[in-house]
Amino acid sequence: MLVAGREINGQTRSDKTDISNYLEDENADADEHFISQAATNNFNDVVYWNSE
Ligand SMILES: [Ca+2]
Ligand SMILES: [Ca+2]
Repeated sequence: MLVAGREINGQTRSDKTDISNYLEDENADADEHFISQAATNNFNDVVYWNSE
């Protein structure tokens, strides 16, 4: 599960059809590969995964 976090770097939630207004970098390209890293001014997605 991906949690987008608050708007950063010019993202605007007025356009709800553009995933890049919610997710950053590798998480915003609609494939099966995601990244998790410490929050910065340019990245605030939170990635949860179930290892079962
Ligand atoms: Ca985000
Ligand atoms: Ca990706």
